[in-house]
Amino acid sequence: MSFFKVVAAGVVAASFTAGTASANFVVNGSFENGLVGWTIGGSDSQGFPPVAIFYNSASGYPTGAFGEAVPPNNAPTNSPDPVGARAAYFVSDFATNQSLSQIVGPLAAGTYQIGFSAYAPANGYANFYDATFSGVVASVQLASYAVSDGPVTTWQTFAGSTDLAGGNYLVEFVFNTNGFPAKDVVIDQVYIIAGNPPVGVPEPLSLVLLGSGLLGLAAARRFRA
Ligand SMILES: [Ca+2]
Ligand SMILES: [Ca+2]
Repeated sequence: MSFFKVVAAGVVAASFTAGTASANFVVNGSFENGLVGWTIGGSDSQGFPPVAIFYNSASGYPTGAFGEAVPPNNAPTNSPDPVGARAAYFVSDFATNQSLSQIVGPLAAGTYQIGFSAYAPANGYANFYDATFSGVVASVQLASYAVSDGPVTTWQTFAGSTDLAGGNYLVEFVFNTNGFPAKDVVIDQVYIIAGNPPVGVPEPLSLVLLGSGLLGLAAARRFRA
């Protein structure tokens, strides 16, 4: 069975505009207040729970990525929050469904824009053992992949548009590893904002390339299998 899985549903054309004033329904979605508003779940036999690290820091865990300076998210995003100085870091080599989650709501019925950004640091990416990672925003799965199938030291956007019936919705990121040393994941700018996607704004090239690249990877995996 392949760990690799890309769920295209929900990951639709997202148009990114600057300066939107919509409020983010995700509490502390840019991790500027550490992990306030987030719940750590799962288990970790190594003692490295997810933490909020600082960008461009040479610090070790838990305030930096073991000395590697991680650059601020520079991928296109509809998040109304500034990228700020911090991001969340999954690093344990023995993580079983290690997670960061929160329940958002109650949200009114309507259309929402959702998304987050993710990054694989170089020092973790070079590690022998893989990691799997998934991201659910407003109960929509936007990402599910093996870190080795994604890029290294490049911020990726996972975004979409969803029609919600109204109520409470899950935001959850899940990280699994099983070997020393294993790959790591950094995330930032998680958001749920009300409203339709902007009309008439072309889809950015980067997202088109990202989408086609992921589909290509999935096709390649199926072919090999
Ligand atoms: Ca941030
Ligand atoms: Ca690791």
